[in-house]
Amino acid sequence: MTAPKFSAASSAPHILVLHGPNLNLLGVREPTIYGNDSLADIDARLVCLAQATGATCLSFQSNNEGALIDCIHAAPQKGIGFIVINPGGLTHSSVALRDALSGVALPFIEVHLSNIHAREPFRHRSLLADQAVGVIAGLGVRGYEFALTWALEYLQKRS
Ligand code: CA2
Repeated sequence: MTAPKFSAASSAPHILVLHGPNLNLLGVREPTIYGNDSLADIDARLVCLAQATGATCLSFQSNNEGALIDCIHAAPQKGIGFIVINPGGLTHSSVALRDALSGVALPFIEVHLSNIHAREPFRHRSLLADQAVGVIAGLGVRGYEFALTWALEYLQKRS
């Protein structure tokens, strides 16, 4: 997936959806944990949901921590008002991702397909969660949709 390209010219709310490492494997492996939907399926649904309210939803997946951080750094200048992020395994380890999100000071919701609290102990801790507006875990793909819906309402109230 290439880095998202968008214009800040439009006044429509822009939401960035970030998918962390290995989430490109969705729908291909481990369907019992992560479901049958591919990342493209998820992104397509989110684009439709955003478009229905006149908003724009851009998605970016990377297996590279630095690429995710660069994308976060670029977000404010590109008119992004909110981030929905599934940081994947970086959730549990990345001070750098936490610092990037704090650095741009954009509101974000952390989403996990699986219930990280019902899994191995090392997945119970998130280095991002206390900085998030909210955290959704264990609701599968619907978790992204709930997060996006909340973000759209949040941005509409502030417009
Ligand atoms: O439940 C989630 O959404 C996670 O963020 C997924 C991460 C995991 O490290 C987190 O603890 C919880 C793993 C993403 C890997 O996704 C795969 C999908 C299909 C096959 C293999 C991996």
